Amino acid sequence: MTDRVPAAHPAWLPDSATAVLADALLDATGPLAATVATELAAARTRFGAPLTADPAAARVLLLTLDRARALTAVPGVAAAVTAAADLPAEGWSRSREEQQTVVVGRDDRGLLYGMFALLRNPGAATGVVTSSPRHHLRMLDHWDNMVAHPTMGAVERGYAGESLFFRDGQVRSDLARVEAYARLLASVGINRVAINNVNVHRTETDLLRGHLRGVVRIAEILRRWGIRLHLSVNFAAPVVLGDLETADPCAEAVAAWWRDRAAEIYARIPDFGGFVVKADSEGQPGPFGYGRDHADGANMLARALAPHGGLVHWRAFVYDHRQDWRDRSTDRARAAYDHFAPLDGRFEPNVVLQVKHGPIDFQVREPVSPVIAALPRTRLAVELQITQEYTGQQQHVCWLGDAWAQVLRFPLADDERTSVGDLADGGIVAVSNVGTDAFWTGHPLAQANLFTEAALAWDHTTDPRAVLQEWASATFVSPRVAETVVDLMVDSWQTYEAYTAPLGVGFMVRPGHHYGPDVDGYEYTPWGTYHFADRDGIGVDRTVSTGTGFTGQYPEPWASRWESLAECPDALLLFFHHVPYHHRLHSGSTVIQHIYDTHFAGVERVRSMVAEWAALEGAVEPAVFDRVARRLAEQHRSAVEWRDQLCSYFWRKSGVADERGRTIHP
Ligand code: GCV
Repeated sequence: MTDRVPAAHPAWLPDSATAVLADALLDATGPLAATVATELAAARTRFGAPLTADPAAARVLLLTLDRARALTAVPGVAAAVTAAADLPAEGWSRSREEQQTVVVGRDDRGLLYGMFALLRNPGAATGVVTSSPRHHLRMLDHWDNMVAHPTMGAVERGYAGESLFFRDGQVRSDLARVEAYARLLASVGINRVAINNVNVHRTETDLLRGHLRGVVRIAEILRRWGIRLHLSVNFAAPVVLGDLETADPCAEAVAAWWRDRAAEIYARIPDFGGFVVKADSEGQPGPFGYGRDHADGANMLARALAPHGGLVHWRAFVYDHRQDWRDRSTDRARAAYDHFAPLDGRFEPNVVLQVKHGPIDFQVREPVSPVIAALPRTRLAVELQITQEYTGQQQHVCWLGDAWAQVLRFPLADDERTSVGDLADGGIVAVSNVGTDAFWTGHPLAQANLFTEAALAWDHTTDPRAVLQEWASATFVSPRVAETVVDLMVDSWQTYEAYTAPLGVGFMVRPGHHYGPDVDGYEYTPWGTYHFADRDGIGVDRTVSTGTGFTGQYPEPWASRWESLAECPDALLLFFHHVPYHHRLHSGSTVIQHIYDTHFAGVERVRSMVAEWAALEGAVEPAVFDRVARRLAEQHRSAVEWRDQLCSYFWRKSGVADERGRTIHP
C-alpha cells in the first residue's frame, strides 16, 4: 500500500475521504450551506451513490441546528440536537450509531467544520461528540508580496514556492489554487486571512484602491469557505499613494482619507475583516513620525473601520533596529512592553493588539512575552509563526506543536491560572507556511505545523500530540507509516533546539536569510540580538538587580523566578542570565558540557530520523518519499554543521575540553 500527498488538496483530505459524503443528506440554512452542498455534489459525482430524500435512510445527515430541531424523530438527531443546543457559534455536534451519522452545526459555519471533522476521521467511534472554538478569531497572516522583493522574494520568509495570491505585481488571474487553499483552511477551522505582507511596499500599498478589484475576487472565494479577508496596510498610504502630504493620524484629512478607503472597500467586500498594521517597526512608517503614539495611530484606523464592523490588528513588534551593540543597557526584549503597556485602556474596542508570543522574534526557545499580561483593558491576539524562519525553513523537520502548546498553556497572569491562551481574547494569529509548492508547504511533513496550529487556535487546551497523531493518521493511510511519521516528528522541535540553540540563547543564525549557524553573525550588528559570549561565559543578564531589568516586566511569580539564578529553568537560563561556562545546571551538567552533549545528541537523533524514513521506501508515494528523504539529508548535513561550528566556537572561546573526548575541530 502506498500513501500520497496530493497537490490539489491537503494531504489530510484526499479525494477518497469524501466518499463518506456521497450518500449524505443535507438540510441546512445559511450562506455556507451552499458550500456544503457543493462538497456533497462533488462526492456524488465521484462516487456515484444514489441520492436519498429520506432522512431516516441516509447514512450521513448534515444539519444546521434550526433544521435539525424539526427532525428529532430520526434516530440520532435528538442526541445531536441536545448536544449542539448549548454550543457557541461555529460549534458542532456529531452523533454516530452503527447505521447513521448525524452532524449538527450550531450554525452553517459549525456545519462546515463538523463536515470536515467527519472527512478527516470518517471511521470515528460511535457515540456523541461536540467541538466548539475557544477563539473566534483564528487568523493566518501571509507575508506575500505582489512584486518579488530583491532579497525577500515573493513571500517574505516563505519556503513553499510563490504567493498563491499574487504574481508580477497583480492579483493572479487564475485563482483556482486559492479556492483549494480556502477549502484547506476551512477544513481546519481558520476563519480569517490577511493576504499580504506586513511590510507593505509601494505596489502592495495600492491593494487598498488600485488593486481592489483583484482583492474582491479573492474575498469572494474565501467567503465561500467562511473566511474573512484582511489587508496589511501601509500607515503612510495617503502619502505613498500621492493623495496627501501627511499621514498624521490626528489630522482630519488623514482620518477622512482612511474613512473613504474603508467605505470603498466595504461597498465591495461587505465582510472585509480589517487592517493589519506594522507601524514604526523595522523601517515601516508609523505615528512616531508625526509625534503621535501607537494608540493615536491604531484608533484613527479603528474609527474608519468601526461603522462597518472591521478590526485593526496593530502589531506590538516595535523595537529599535538601529541599536548600538556596545550599549549593554538597551534590551530589545523590553521594547514592546515599554511601548505598549502604558497605552492600556486607550485603544478603541475594535483594535486588537497583535503580540508575538515571545519578546524577541520567534526564536527556537523564548519565554512568553510579558506584553500578553500587561494590557488587561486591551483586546490582544497572540502571534505564532508557522513558517519556519528560525526553525529550519521547511528543510528541517521541526514540528512546533509542543512549543506552541507550552506558550498557550503558560499560566502568565498573576493568578497563576490564567493562561496565555486565555489572555488572547483577540484570538490566535499565525504566519502562514503555505505557497504554490506542490505539497503546499515545501516539506510535506510541514503540513503538520499548519494543521496543529489551526487545532490550537480552535482550542489551545487541545493536546498537541493527539493532533499530530490525527494529522498523521489522516494523511498516511498505512498505520505503520503514520506511526513512524509521528515518532520521527514528535520530538523534532526538541531535536532542532538540541543541535542549534542551547539554553534559550537565540540568533546564532546567518544574518539576513537566517538559515544555518553563524554564532557571531548578529553579535556586532544593530539588531539587538546578542549572546555576549566571551572567554568566561555566555548569556544576557536581563535581571532587575544587575541587568537590563526585563524580568521586572513579568507578573509574579515569574518575575522572581526568572530573576533568580537558582530558580530559572535550564531551558531559559541564557535568555535571562549571563553565566560562566562551568555554571552547573539543574540537570547536573555544566553549561559548556550541555552545549557539547546536546549538539552531539541532536545530530544522532537526526541520523535516526533519516534511517526511520528510509525504512518507509516503497510504503510512501515516491514523490513524497523522495522529497522528504532529500530534505532529511539536508537536515543531517546542516545539523552536523551546527554541531561542529558551535562546539568549535565554544571550545575555542572557553578552552574547556569535552568530558567525553569527542571530535571537536580546533
Ligand atoms: C515581515 C522578523 C522577520 C521579518 C518580519 C518581521 C515581522 O524580523 O525576520 O522578515 O517581517 O519579523 O514580524 O514583522
